Amino acid sequence: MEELGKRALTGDIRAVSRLIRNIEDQVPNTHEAIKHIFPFTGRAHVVGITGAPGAGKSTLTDQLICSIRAQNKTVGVMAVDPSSPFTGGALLGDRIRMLRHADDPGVFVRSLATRGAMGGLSKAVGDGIHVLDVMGKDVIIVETVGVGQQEVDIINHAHTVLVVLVPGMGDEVQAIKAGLMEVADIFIINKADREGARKLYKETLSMMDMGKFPSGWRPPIVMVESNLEPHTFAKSVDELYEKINEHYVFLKEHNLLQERAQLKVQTEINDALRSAILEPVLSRLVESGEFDQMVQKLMKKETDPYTLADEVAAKYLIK
Ligand SMILES: Nc1nc2c(ncn2[C@@H]2O[C@H](COP(=O)(O)OP(=O)(O)OP(=O)(O)O)[C@@H](O)[C@H]2O)c(=O)[nH]1
Ligand SMILES: [Mg+2]
Repeated sequence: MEELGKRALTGDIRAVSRLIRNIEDQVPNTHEAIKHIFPFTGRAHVVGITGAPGAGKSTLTDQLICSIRAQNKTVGVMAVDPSSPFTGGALLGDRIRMLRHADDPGVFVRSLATRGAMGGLSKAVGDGIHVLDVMGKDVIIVETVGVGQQEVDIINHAHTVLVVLVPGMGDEVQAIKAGLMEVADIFIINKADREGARKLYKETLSMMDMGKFPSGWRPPIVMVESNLEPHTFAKSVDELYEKINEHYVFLKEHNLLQERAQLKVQTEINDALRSAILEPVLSRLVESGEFDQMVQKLMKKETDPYTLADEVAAKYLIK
């Protein structure tokens, strides 16, 4: 596994693909490869793109690849699918849509479909970013479907978070509810050709007017439409890329990159501890049948969850 890590460091596409697949399948000793590459991570600009299913994230990403390549930078894309049974078809769409970049060695696109249990998805995303990072990609785009907590978690892994809103979905309300206002570095009003786009723009703007921005960065709102003229689309995405770069420069100039990096490693140690401590204990409890017994006891109100947890802690934790 360490060997895979070494080969990934040289930019070996097959090794990188294997690693991403192992991360996806949660092959246990994949950690050995990550241990090996970790010292070399932290070079890339990680951009998260999130929004409701079908908001147009992949269409945007595909075009963003062009803008990034036009500046001679290399790109790695990871489309994260937290619930593969439902969005399996969409994943296929991702691949097809970005196929025009398939022959470009400066572009590497992969999807990551993995079970989300117990921070597993977060761990997989973090590790996947590391792999794309050490293979030498300048910019890494992580597409996550905005479902539940997922969209908020991207802040733990990305330097710049793009939130895609589309007209006619009541998104402005959803965005507040989901805590997206706090995580967005740039808002994108997508499908601007659709009715209600201007209204959504204004609503987002007035929401911004009420917001406080302790860091000093006020998230810009960019309107994009991919349905009309390809040239217009390309131009608006070039502008979006400019904003993305501005944000990165802002982070650097205000020493905020360190803050994001710290958030990232905090998340990583959390995820790693879960996987090293909580998961093995839980699987032992499940395998021995103790977990079932606990459930039965709780059903009969013979005890409570905290007493049970204390008992498990007493057994496994050295104090
Ligand atoms: N009207 C309109 N449709 C668009 C626009 N951009 C994308 N679409 C369409 O919206 C649909 C979904 O686009 P995707 O790019 O796959 O959206 P996504 O957010 O990646 O979708 P998931 O990954 O499944 O969540 C496709 O049929 C696109 O053709 C736009 O600007 N205007
Ligand atoms: Mg997509």
